[in-house]
Amino acid sequence: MAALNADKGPLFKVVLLGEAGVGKTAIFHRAKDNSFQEKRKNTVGIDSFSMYIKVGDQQVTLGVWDTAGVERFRTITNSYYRGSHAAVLVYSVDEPSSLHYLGHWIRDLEEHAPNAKKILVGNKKDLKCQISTETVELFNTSNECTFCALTSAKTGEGIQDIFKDVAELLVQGYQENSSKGTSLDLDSADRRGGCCS
Ligand SMILES: Nc1nc2c(ncn2[C@@H]2O[C@H](COP(=O)(O)OP(=O)(O)O)[C@@H](O)[C@H]2O)c(=O)[nH]1
Ligand SMILES: [Mg+2]
Repeated sequence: MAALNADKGPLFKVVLLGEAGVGKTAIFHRAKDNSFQEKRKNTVGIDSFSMYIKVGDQQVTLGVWDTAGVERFRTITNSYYRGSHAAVLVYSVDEPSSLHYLGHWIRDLEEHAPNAKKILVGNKKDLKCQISTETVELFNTSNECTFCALTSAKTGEGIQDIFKDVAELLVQGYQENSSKGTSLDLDSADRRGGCCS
């Protein structure tokens, strides 16, 4: 259930997941203050910020969380996943193993936040893509991702769109359930797809 957040509307938790080096922190900072640093100093811990997005007439807040480096030690804590409404699953288009290893993070996510929506994001699209569209589409459908997208945190391409689309998706589930007077069931939101290349 999304927490109500005064005039900022419902608050949804969105976590970034994926192997070290795929660009999660770069996506986080691009979304937060439109910045990009080639070499950013590693901070260890968990970092989060609030993003205010309007979907139609509905104001919403996305609480966006970054692992800030702990995934290197495979020590993402349960509290990171817990209560997530959506997970942005990041791989790097120039590194096929980064897509493969997302399976590990998805299993953890499904254990701790089984209702979280899964958004598959291929980052570093400014580099040469080394993964076929078929491979991405197969991964996307077999892991029941709601939609997929390509981004470059370096150029900024696609970053704002992901969060706007995530907000729309979550609001849709939220509004449908408020009108039914039931608790939040995000599974009823539309599936999107077909954007893997
Ligand atoms: N070319 C390119 N490099 C990127 C992009 N996003 C991140 N990087 C670089 O990839 C490296 C790892 O990024 P980082 O955000 O620390 O990854 P994280 O470990 O997943 O948080 C850094 O050197 C970034 O500058 C991108 O979209 N394109
Ligand atoms: Mg990081």
